[in-house]
Amino acid sequence: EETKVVIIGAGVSGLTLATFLQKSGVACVVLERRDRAYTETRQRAGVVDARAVQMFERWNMADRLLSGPVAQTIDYRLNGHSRIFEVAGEDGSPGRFCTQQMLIINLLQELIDNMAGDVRFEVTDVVIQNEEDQHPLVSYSDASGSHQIRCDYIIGCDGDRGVSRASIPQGILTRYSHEFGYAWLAALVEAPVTGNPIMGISDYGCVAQLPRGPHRSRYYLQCALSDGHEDWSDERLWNEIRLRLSDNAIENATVHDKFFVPLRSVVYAPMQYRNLFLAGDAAHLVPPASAKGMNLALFDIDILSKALLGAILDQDKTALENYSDTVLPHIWNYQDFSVWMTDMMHDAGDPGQHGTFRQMTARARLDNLFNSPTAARMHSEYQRGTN
Ligand code: RFL
Repeated sequence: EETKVVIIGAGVSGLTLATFLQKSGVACVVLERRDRAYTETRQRAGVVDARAVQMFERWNMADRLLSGPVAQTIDYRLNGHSRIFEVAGEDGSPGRFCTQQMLIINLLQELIDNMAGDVRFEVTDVVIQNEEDQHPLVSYSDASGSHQIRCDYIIGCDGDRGVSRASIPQGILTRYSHEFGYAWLAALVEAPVTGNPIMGISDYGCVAQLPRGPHRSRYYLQCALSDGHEDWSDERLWNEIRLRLSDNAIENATVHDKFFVPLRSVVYAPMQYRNLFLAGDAAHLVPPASAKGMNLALFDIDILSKALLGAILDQDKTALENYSDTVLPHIWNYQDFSVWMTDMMHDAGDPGQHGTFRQMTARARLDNLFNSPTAARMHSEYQRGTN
């Protein structure tokens, strides 16, 4: 079997790329280890930033794939004292509220149901052969047996633990990483955000509440790296939320899931090797405080889709050869923003980690967003993803 592009992973990056290629008439096959129902129920990100909205608009797909505009406000709440930051938008559309789950459901509908795209679920044993001066070969198995697909390009969209990056020989990639030394407990609850999305900072640790639909929200609470489910009963969760937000009126609600995310930032460079190109979490991770993981995956795909179309439709490989060099400066810029957000939210609160001196400088950094139009403008650009 032959095709132009094999994409490994049907997450945000893989499905967005496949949809753009299919729309442009380029043959591609997506290989996904989970079943369709599973990929449609994974609940993670909630906001598509303005830059990513503009990409979907260029493809004439924003209204079909994304929900309505997102709140352009953030309640930075320090020990119960609210200050509302307004994200200033100078050019183009605002970000949109759209859970990752909803984006995946819409992409699958568009790609498979409307455009007859080729997505193969529940595949196992994906093996990549990516030799010099040869067409790459991807082998995999499914319920009907083992298969091989020859192609021009392989795109690794299979997340941090996938096979694509792991197939690159030792010594080619550099791994840059930073461990923050604490974790976030992520809890999806049956209670909406009633006012503005909250980034809460307190002497007891940080807490964020972000919208996840009309009836649900996601709380994030700073916790120890060693914490697990046994440390966080639902009762403790709600008590800590009330304490950290200084709001005793918050009532307990159903908790749908709870999991623990160690905070770390990672970049692998370069993001390509021969005819294999990495995108999204396969190439970089950011801590959730910045809400940029999904948006950086979409940024990679914006650049990579144009580069692939240039190579395949116009026989011009320049952009593809420069893919990694083109995207990495943007990735590093947003890594820096993610570190800024994460450090500011943690250091300004509980002084246990870095002490009272850093607590005061982090609070000064937060104040600056409200006192300096220049700082506010830069923060807005990061929130929108446009700088
Ligand atoms: P995905 O979406 O994880 O998709 C990878 C796909 O590859 C499949 N796969 C394989 N398929 C075949 N063979 C193999 N060997 C395979 N190995 C893996 C997987 O089953 C899956 O379908 O990666 P992608 O496309 O790079 O997208 C990245 C985003 O999903 C990720 O960055 C975000 O979810 C990060 N993230 C957030 N990003 C935001 O922009 N805003 C947020 O508010 C936000 N919140 C979050 C998040 C991530 C979280 N997790 C994962 C800890 C909240 C959480 C809790």
